[in-house]
Amino acid sequence: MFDIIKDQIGNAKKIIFVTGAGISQESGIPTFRGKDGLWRNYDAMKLATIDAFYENPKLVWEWYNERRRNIFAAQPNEGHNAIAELEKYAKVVVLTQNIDGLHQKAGSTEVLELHGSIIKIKCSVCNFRDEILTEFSEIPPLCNCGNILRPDVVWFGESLPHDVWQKAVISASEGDLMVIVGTSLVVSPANILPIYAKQNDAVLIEINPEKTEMSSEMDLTIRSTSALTLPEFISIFKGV
Ligand code: BV8
Ligand code: ZN
Repeated sequence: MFDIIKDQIGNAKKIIFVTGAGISQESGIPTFRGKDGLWRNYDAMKLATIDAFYENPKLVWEWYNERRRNIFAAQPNEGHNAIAELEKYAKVVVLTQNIDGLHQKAGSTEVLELHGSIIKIKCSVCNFRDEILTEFSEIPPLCNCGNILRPDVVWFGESLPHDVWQKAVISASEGDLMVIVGTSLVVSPANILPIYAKQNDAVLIEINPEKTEMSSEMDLTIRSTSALTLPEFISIFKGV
């Protein structure tokens, strides 16, 4: 699979992963594409907005409650595990659009959550924030200040956390190898991270069963799944 650029890969010291919903698909978590992208016929991209939240907080919370249930029951797959194991052989940073925490659950230690985390909860008004893994008895759940709590995720139209985005751009600009796994690269600004890597003459690899917005920019594209491909990818570093 990787023969044509095996040497470039083998010498990489700092490896940056950009991941999306596709890497969690083999853990049973739906992506945002096609039929997966619909919940009760609501378009996920429409539900993940501050307008939808204020218009119908109960509906948005029913959606996030169901996703929390699925995500808390899900286990990292061979794709997540391989990225975590790679830390034994190289410096690894994961820039993920996923809010499921599965990279950290697999043991990855440097994960930047560009779009937040479904485990984290914050108040829509005061500065209450916490990690809550339990099911909410009443929805929408209320804060002690009386206002509605919301998942600490980035909704469309909202800016990414400034510190996280800054660190992500620096990491993307310093890597000598970037592996783009399971993302359609449709959503901005996450979809410009490969451009920073390219400007740093990094080698770009795409792992995705389908073409993406930037397939033509890649040094290598693997049209297969992350759980099937990433274990073989890290075997290059294990020298087996
Ligand atoms: C912002 C958290 C500044 C919540 C998410 C018009 C044109 C261009 C841009 C815009 C526009 N209008 C608005 C924008 C900006 C907008 C945007 O990019 N919209 C898109 C839809 C066009 N971006 C924003 O709003 C961002 N903020 O720009 O702030 C600003 C502020 C004010 C006003 C203007 C600008 C905020 C974006 C973050 C939104 N939050 N998630 C939640 O999850 O509930 S985005 C969410 O959807 C995910 O986090 C992820 O980012 C995205 C889905 O993308 P992917 O992860 O790539 O998943 P997808 O399903 O698309 O693809 C899966 C891929 O995996 C496929 O390619 C498939 O082939 C592959 N695959 C499947 N199975 C496997 C696999 N690969 C490997 N193995 C497998 N087994
Ligand atoms: Zn509050």
